[in-house]
Amino acid sequence: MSRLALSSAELPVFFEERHAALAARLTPEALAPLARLAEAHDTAAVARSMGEPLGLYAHLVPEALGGAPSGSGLPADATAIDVRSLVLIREALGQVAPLADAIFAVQGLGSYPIVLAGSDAQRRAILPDVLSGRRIGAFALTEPEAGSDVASLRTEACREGDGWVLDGEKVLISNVPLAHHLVVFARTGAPPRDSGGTAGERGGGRAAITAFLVDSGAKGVASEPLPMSIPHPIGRLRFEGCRVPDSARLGEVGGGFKLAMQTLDAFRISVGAAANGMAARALREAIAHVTRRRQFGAPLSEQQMVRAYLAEMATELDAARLLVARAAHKRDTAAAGAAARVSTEAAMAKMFATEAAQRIIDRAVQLHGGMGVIEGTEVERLYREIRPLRIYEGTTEIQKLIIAKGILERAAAEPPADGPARDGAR
Ligand code: COS
Repeated sequence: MSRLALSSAELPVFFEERHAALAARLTPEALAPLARLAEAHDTAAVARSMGEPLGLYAHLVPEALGGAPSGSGLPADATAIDVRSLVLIREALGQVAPLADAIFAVQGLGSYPIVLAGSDAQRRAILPDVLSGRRIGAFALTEPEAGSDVASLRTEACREGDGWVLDGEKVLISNVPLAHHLVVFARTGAPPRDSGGTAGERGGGRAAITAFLVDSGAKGVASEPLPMSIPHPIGRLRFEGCRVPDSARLGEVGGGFKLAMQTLDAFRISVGAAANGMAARALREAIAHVTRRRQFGAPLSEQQMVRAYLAEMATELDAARLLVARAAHKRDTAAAGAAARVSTEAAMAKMFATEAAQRIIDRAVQLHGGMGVIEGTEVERLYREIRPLRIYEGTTEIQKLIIAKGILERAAAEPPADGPARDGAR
């Protein structure tokens, strides 16, 4: 592979000079050692090396808190991270090492709530080691009975003396087998009643959720890995009488739901970028295959139906890149900084890019014929690797709800346009 397909080169209008400099470092040669570690499924070494020597985690933390220099163009907000840098990194990792991409993303989910809501002491204690890769984080939100419906989570944090006691279960938590710290979302108020209606309408709801920073080795925390269809560190967590001081609280009591949503808003955009990276790799593999393989006396690429597939794949990939770049650019340049709402654009980018990548990779498998389903071929691996992206950080169906809510709210807020005068109204 001579160079990776990165949006900063394809869509320069959305990017700045610092992004071109980052893209120049994201070469196949520079990422080859990481790709080899991922190939060997050495998750601990993959996780560590993205800190040092690669320096990728530096882009998960704002410059003001010790992260990568963000240059000009970002709002003067100490908590804003450069989402377009995350987009480039995840596009690159999606092409060379999807396992590394997933670990990188969760390192972000497990540290961005500390950037957004952590005290100075929490930030000082955690973020330098996050940057170097000596410390890996996880984002403990999902529960056996609370996936898409975050507001119905049941893990409890009860006030005891000057601290809190956590009890409950979390499941499908990525990075659990590697994690040193956990960002845990727990209920600090009334539990939701099973009385129907939306989660917010049921008692307690989202206003009773608070985030905590918990050491994965703390007394009262047990973890267990879960096997997945792809090599990916994921697991289950159980909290039993886990005592933490009040200083372990992340942000306000009751501020956990918004903190989770703000974190997801930034990272959902980058899920779309990872999908674009995987789709770009599949398209490249498909082109290489159809120009090499001969059937009926000519390369497959001479067949009109094969050409139609390639045309659809390339067009869908470019549309997905545009949506991801639009959302990341809007978020990075919003005057409100990290507090800016880009939920609608982020959801569009995540939904479209992950669904398009699934279709693109499926067509790449089809173009490979039987070889496309032989274990170990690149497109077969991508076919398994892409699937979770349509589910994690909010399913496609949840993204549709967010998009519809966003456009309806915008329509309601807009003053009615002056339409053509109707009969009788003159
Ligand atoms: N930034 C700041 N505030 C936000 C926000 C954001 N990005 N998103 C939502 N909020 C706020 C809203 O403004 C609203 O505040 P008020 O109560 O003060 O009005 C509150 O949070 C509730 O938002 P909303 O009304 O949109 O919530 P709903 O209950 O309608 O919908 C969904 C919530 C379903 C969208 C949410 O639960 C969700 O994203 N679920 C998927 C969870 C997920 O991604 N799980 C994967 C875990 S990580 S792998």
